[in-house]
Formats: sequence, C-alpha cells, structure tokens
Amino acid sequence: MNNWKFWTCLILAMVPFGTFAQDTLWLARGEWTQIPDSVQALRFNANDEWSGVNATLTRPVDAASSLVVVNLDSIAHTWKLEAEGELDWDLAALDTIVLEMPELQAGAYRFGLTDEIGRVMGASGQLQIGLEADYAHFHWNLGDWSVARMVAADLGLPIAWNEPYVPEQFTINERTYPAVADDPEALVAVSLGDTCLISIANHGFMDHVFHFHGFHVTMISSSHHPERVGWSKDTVPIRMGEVLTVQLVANQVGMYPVHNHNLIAVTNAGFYPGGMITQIHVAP
Ligand SMILES: [Cu+2]
Repeated sequence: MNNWKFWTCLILAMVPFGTFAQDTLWLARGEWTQIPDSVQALRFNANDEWSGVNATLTRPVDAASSLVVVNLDSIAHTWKLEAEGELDWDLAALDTIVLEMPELQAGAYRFGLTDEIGRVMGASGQLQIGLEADYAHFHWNLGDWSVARMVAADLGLPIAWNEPYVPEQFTINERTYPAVADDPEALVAVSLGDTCLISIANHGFMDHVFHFHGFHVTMISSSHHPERVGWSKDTVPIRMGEVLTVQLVANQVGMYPVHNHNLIAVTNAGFYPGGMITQIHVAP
C-alpha cells in the first residue's frame, strides 16, 4: 500500500461509523392512549424517552452504515430489516447491539420486531434510503390495533390468531385522525408546483387502501408490486407488510382529504370520522 492510501484508510477508520441523524433506536414499552382505551405498547423511540411513535431512519443511497439498538424492554426480541437478504438480529433483554446495515437502493424499507409480542405491540418503522435529496418527503406508517391482542401480548399470553380480528384503532404514524393532522410527517403541506414523495408502510394485520382526493399519485417503488412502478392512480392499495413510495405533484391549490377506503378504518373505536385520514394542503 502506498503512502496516501495508508493515510486515507487510517483517517477513514477514525471517522465514527453511522454519523447519520438517527443512528440509535431505543426499544421501550410504555402506555399508549387512544380514547377510550389505554394499553401498553412497544415502540422504537428516537431517544430514551417514551414517545409512543416509531422513529424513522434515513440513509443515503449505496452507503453501508451502522445502527445502535438499545433494548430497554425486560424480555428478548428479534429484529428484522425487510430488505434484500432478509436481515435478522437477536435483541437480548436490556441489551445494546450494533447492527451493520448494508448498502441499499433508493426506496423505503420496513424494519421491526418479528417475535409475537413485538409485532402485536407495534414496534416497527421505516428505513428511507435516498429519498430526501430532491423533494419534500412525508411518510405514513399504517397500523391497526386490537386492544385484546395488545393486552394479551403485554401479559405474555398467546395471541388467539384464529379468532376473528376486530381492531378498534387505525393509525397513521401511531396517531388517529384528527391528531394525524398535527403530525408534520403525515400532513402533506406543500406549495403550488411542488413535487413531494410519500412513503407508506403497512405494519398492521390487514390490507389497507388509500383514496387521494384532488390528485393522482405516481408509484415510485413498491416492495410487493414492483410491476406497478410508474402507475398513476388516485386509489392505492397497500398490502399487509408492503411498503411503497408515491410521488405527488401539487398542481392545484386547496385542502384535500386522503383516507382509507375501508369505512371501519376511518373510525376511532367505532366513531366516525377518525382513524386513517390525513390531508393535503397546497398553498398558493
Ligand atoms: Cu375518497
């Protein structure tokens, strides 16, 4: 090795791996209140304080990185990144591990717990690769929640998977409408002529379908339906476990709703309107 290569390697080796905005996730259990219910939930928090909302990871295209995961829960879990190669890790109780994240192509990916308790209690989020460069970017993590299942999971009891699934709450980024509209990541606020991206991940236990008023969106990426890339639609299905990215061109001013087309999913514990509703605001 010649001299400049030696020094370049030495300097690179001293740069800490993973100097990205969110390089640590804190897995914690805490109280999650969705009126009339209040249940224990699991989340990947953005810091060591309970937020009730799963943090989002962003990374550039084609750059390996590391991720620190701090398990503040008193039981072991299993963690998975749903990308090529299906990357799995074990998280021991109250342990901290460093995950080596591979280089990935542009798009959105799901990560989350894969053990039964972790899945039902809702610890899963999005990894966004190379989506922040050119456009404003929003994201919707979709969740459907059965209080009975969450209580059972919190107590360590088996989940009655064969019984009818009757979720009471339907969330975007762990919030129900109208609180969804207070989330700047979920409310699409742009100016006339802007182009923006929306990454949508279905972390729930049923399929969902979203109807956009006022706009057609163009499919940019899809984990389950890559053949749909390039389609322009005003109604977008998101299968269980699917993550996709759509592009929206704000070609008219105004306020427009976006909502789940399944009517039960636009209620909060049976009351309409609620659940999976957000809005697009286009300023002049
Ligand atoms: Cu509609």
